[in-house]
Amino acid sequence: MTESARKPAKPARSEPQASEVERNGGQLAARQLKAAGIDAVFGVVAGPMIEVLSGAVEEGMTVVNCRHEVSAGLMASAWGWVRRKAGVCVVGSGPALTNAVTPMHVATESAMPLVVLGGSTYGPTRGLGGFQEADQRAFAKPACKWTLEVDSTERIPELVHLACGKAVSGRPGAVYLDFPGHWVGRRVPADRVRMRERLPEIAAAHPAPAAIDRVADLLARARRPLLLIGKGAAWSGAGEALARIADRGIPYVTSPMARGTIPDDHRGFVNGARGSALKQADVIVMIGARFNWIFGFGGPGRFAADVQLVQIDVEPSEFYNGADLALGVTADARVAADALDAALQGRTLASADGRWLSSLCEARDANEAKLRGAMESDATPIDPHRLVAEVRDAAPRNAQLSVDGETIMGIARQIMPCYAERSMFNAGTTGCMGTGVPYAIGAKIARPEAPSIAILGDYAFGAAALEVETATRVGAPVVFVVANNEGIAGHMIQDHMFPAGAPRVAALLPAHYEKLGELVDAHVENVTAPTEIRPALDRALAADRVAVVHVRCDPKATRLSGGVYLR
Ligand SMILES: Cc1ncc(C[n+]2csc(CCOP(=O)(O)OP(=O)(O)O)c2C)c(N)n1
Ligand SMILES: [Mg+2]
Repeated sequence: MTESARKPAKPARSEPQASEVERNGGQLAARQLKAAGIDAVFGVVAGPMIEVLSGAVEEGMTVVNCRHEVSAGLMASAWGWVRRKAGVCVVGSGPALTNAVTPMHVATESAMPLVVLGGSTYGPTRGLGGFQEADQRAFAKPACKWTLEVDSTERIPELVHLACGKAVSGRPGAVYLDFPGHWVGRRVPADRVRMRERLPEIAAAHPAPAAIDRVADLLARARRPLLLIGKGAAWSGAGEALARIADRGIPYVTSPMARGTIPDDHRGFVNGARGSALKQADVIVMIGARFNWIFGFGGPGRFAADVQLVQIDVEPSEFYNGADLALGVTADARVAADALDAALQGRTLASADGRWLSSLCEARDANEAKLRGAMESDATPIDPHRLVAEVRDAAPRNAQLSVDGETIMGIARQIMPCYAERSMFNAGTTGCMGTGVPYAIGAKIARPEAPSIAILGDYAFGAAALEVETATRVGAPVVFVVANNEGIAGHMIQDHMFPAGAPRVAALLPAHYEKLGELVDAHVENVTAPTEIRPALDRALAADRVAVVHVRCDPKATRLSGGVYLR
């Protein structure tokens, strides 16, 4: 007899009427996030926001409880960047929120979409030294595009809707919504609440046709044209249109996180000859990037004196910068790239003889050749160039890559190619060390079908190493490759900038980082010889669970020849 057959039949109960259903503020926030198409939230379990995380579980979302708010915010922004939606991070009050300021700052500067929902002190205790009381909006404000305080339980869906929209619109960045505790736990009848089920359909900002004609004219007449491609192009999905422009023989340089917007094996990709390309170009069209420190502020020194600079950006205030622009064009990068491609049709390029592109390709290949010895080195301890070359050969084409550290990040940028849009993560505009582990996990959760490989210095791994537990718990099988050169830039800072015989400061102990994988029965590898690298990587990539590949590297090895970027 079945269980149901044994029980007396219950009288049929009608579904509760909407007016009888009550929801707390946390459930309302979660329901609204779900309505916005968000299926994962990141955070640290803490009052008064536990109801939000619990509500997210009820809604069937993936809830990623991290080991620190910095990691949670960075993971959420990586998730949002990959998915082109708001990455959501839920944190508690006081220090939990101050811990989240760094990811908000990093997201805003790096133009990655992040919504932080932060709980705050219960109203009746405010001003009296309430638990974890702090002026949270004041902490958040300089790091954010927009902040607001929830002013009733009923309006939570509306304000969450606004927050998610503001994070992704225009130039993406961080927003902060403050949740006083008394609004979160309060239950209200569902029919008194307006959910925002519909997302507006938004037509992207189109460039003025006359402006695109001028850009096409400039590019067509240029003897040495160059495109500079940034994260804005990756965000808007401009890759295919930009590839069609580059197919005409126009070379391009990308910012570090825009790698892969056009697959790196395109002939026009000349990051490997970046210095020459910037210095010699006579017309430069920047698209979705900024003339900040990454591009030499657009000022004299890095560029030819008579270069004509065009900048295309969704945010016109970006046109006031260190560069003397010939033209600023306000537009979505994808729409602008499409329009530029169309405007170039039928125009003959003065650079069509291919001499300019060939000269940059030669410079790039010569730079690449300079690294070959280090990439093929059989030395022990392992040369980090050899390590990264082995990762390059082992990684599948759709791999998502996250690199962090000093020496190892520079080397990985030179050697590691990227073939997919929004798949290359690194310290970004703020140069924020500590992003490597959380970005790799956020990317894996956002795009589970693509492998996620993190190449990290020993210090950078240590900054968030306990997130291996998080990754294992939530089923995000990232491969962490730890290049252990015993310190911050190995021993180089210790040896050259501290007094002889000083105790280890920048240099660290020769720790066994693979043991951090053993904590959660991850797949672990401990590599000491160059020939062991590839088999260890292959096993880790095939393991289908979190893997920590610990590689002993030469503490004295440095990055060779500054600004060299390989294909
Ligand atoms: C938030 C932040 N703190 C500190 C730094 C300075 N910093 C840059 S890289 C780095 C660590 C480098 O060491 P490691 O990760 O071992 O990589 P390696 O250079 O040895 O390859 C530090 C502390 C930074 N850029 N950002
Ligand atoms: Mg190191």
